[in-house]
Amino acid sequence: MRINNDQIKASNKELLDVHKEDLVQLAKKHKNLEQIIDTIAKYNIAIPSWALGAGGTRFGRFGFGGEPGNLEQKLDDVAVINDLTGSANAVSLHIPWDIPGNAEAIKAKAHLLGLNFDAMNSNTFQDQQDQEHSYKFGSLCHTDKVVRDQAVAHNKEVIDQGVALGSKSLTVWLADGSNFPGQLNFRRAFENTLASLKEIYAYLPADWKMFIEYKPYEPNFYSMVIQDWGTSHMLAKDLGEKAFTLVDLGHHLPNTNIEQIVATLVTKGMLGGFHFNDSKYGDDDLSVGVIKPYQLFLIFNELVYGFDNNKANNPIPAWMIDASHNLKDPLEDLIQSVEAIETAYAKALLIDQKALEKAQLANDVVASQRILQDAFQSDVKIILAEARLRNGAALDPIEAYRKMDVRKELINERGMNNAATGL
Ligand SMILES: [Mn+2]
Repeated sequence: MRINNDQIKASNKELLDVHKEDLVQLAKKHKNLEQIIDTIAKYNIAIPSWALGAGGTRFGRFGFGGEPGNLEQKLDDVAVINDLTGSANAVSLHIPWDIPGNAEAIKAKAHLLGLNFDAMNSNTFQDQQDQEHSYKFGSLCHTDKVVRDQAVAHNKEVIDQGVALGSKSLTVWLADGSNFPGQLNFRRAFENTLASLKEIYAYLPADWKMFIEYKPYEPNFYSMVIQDWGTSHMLAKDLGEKAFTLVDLGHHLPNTNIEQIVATLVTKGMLGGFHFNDSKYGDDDLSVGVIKPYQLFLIFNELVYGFDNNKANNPIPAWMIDASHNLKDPLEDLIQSVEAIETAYAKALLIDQKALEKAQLANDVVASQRILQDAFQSDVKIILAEARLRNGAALDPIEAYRKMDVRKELINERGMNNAATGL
C-alpha cells in the first residue's frame, strides 16, 4: 500500500488551524525558530530492513499480522514511515536476510518511493543454510583461516550488493568473542580481526566508508573482540581514513557516559555512524527515548556542538534506528522513535551555545545546568509538526496512521501469518 497526498492532507485538515496559531506564538519565544524548523525538516534517519517485522527474544516471538514477506514489501513499509514523518528516506539492508534478487528493479522501486540505501550490514553472527564453515567460534577472528576467509568473502559480497543499490557504506558488527576464560587468546583474536578487516577495507570502493560497531557483551558473555569504542577506534585508525567508529546506544555497560564518547569521537573526526534505541538494563532495543530522554538530549547537544565546531572534519554520521519490536506494531514504534530522535535534536538546537560556553568558561555550574535544562524542558512538538508539514507529511503521524487503518490494510494485503526475515 502507498499513502497518498490527499490522505495526508485530510488527516492534517482538522489540526491545521490550531497548529498555525501555536506556531505564531512559538515564533515570539525563539528568534532562531525558522532555522531550527529547517534543520529538522532536512534531517533523515535510516530504517533497518530487519525492524519491520515482529522482533523476538530467545524465549519467543509473537507476530502481529501483515508483516513484510520480501524486500519489496519492506520498502513499502519504510515508505509509509517516510510519508507520515517526512524524515525516514533511507533503508539500511541486512545481508543475507535481504538479498535483492534484481538490484536494478529494487533500486528503481526505492527511487519511486522516494527512498535511498544507507549503510549495508553484513552478518557473520549466525550460520546460513548453504554455508560451508560455521561461525560458532567466531568469524573474522576465527582461529582457522578458512573461516576467516569465508567471512571476509561475505563482507565483500555485501559491498558488491551495496554498490549495485547505490549504498556508500558498510557496517560491520561482530558477535565474535568468548563465553569462557581461556577459550580465546585475546591478542590473537584482535590481530586476526584486524587482518580480516584490512582485507575487507582494501575492497571498499573509493567513495565508501566502513563503520565498526562495538558491543561489550552478548551473544558472548565473557569477552567480545570489539568490546568498546576504544577497540573500534584503534581498528578504524589502523585501517585508514575511510574507517570510523559506530555508536549503538544499547551497546554500553549500564550508566556509561555515551555523550562523552560521542564528543571525544567527533573531536577526533572518528564518529561514522549512530544506532538509536533505548534501554533500561542491557541491549534492550526499546523505542528511542522511552527510558533516558535526557541522555539522548545530551548526546544531541554534543552532536550539535560537535558539528558547529568540526575542526577534525568529522563527516555527518549515518543515522539509523536499531530497535526491536516485541509488543508494538513496528511501524508505529519506528514512527515514535523518529519523533523521539527529532525531539531530542530540536531541543538540543534550542540550547544557547554561546551562553553555555560563557557559563562554562566562568565555571558557573548553576547557569550551565539552567541553560541545558531550559532547552530540555521546552516543548518542541510544534517545531516537529511544522517540519513535517513542510515535507508534505502528517502533523500527527501516529494519529494519521491509525485513522488510515494502515495495519488493517497490510493484513488484508499480506495475511496474518507472514513473518519478516530478521531477528
Ligand atoms: Mn546496532
